[in-house]
Amino acid sequence: MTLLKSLKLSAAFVAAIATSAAVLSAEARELRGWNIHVEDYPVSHGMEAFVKEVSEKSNGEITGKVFHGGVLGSQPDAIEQTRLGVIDFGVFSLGPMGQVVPEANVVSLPFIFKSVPQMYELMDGEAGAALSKGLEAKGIVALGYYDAGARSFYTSVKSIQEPEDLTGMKIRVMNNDLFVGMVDSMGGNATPMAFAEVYQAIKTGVVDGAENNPPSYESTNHFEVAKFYSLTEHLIIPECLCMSKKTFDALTPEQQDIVREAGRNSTALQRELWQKREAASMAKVEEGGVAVNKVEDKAAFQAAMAPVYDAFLAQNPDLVDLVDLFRNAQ
Ligand code: BDP
Repeated sequence: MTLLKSLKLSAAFVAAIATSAAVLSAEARELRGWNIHVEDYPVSHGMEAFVKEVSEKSNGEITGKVFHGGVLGSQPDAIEQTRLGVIDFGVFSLGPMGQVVPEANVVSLPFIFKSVPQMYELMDGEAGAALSKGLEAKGIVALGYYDAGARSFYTSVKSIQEPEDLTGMKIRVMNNDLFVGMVDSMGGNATPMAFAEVYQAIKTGVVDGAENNPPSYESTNHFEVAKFYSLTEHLIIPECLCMSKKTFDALTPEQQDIVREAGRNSTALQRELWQKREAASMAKVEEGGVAVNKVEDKAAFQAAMAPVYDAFLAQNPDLVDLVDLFRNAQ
């Protein structure tokens, strides 16, 4: 196809989307929701509750369907599609979101939060509002920040007790340059890869391991092929229940209020379900023969992250204040 032809086609495509968003308030339309997780997962239940509440409170004017299991595409693609309004809503990790929204990277800095309760507090306050503003500037409305616990390393080879244990290990990371720097600074070799490919990659030895929270480690069955789970808890990355700004702007003010309220309620529900699922997932992987180890010297991992912070702050001088807002919080 010639460049001119493809430009014309994509212009027509964008125009069609714009029209469909504009008529949203005039006639009922089923919103399409992207979700990477399996149906029985806290994120998935949170999204279903959101859709149900919005549909009930709008008297069926706004309905929605959640497509679970990543069938609408990979996370980076889905983020783009949501910005365009092709996908109406989704739950995105702020990890991959950082490639599009620079502010989101601040919560992908290793050890930026002191604990999950502190993450709730910050994300529900001024700091979270600053991130929401960054998202909105890129066409995404944040309706709430879900819990995704803390991420820790797992490998098929051995337990990780100190950063040096990662030396020479191939570790899968999410799609964001920050995570490549993180693993490299700990001595490992980072391999960015789509979530859906990790199980096979570990099984066939393409990578030695990955890192994730207990529910994802368990629900993907990664624990079957990587039996050493080391609780480094190096990343606490919240997830965003997000709506396309194109979709949101096409709603009436009353409908927008309903969507915002349902977003808050689904966030509260998801956080509650998350706590329970984390405990259940840990029990399941331990029953499945995983060797779980606490990491005594987390400070060593933290210290290894100094170059990651230095490089990030040097490359993003305009984000220094936001980083400080998070890292100086008590
Ligand atoms: C999970 C997140 C999901 C990510 C996945 C990953 O919920 O959004 O895609 O990790 O590692 O914890 O790719």
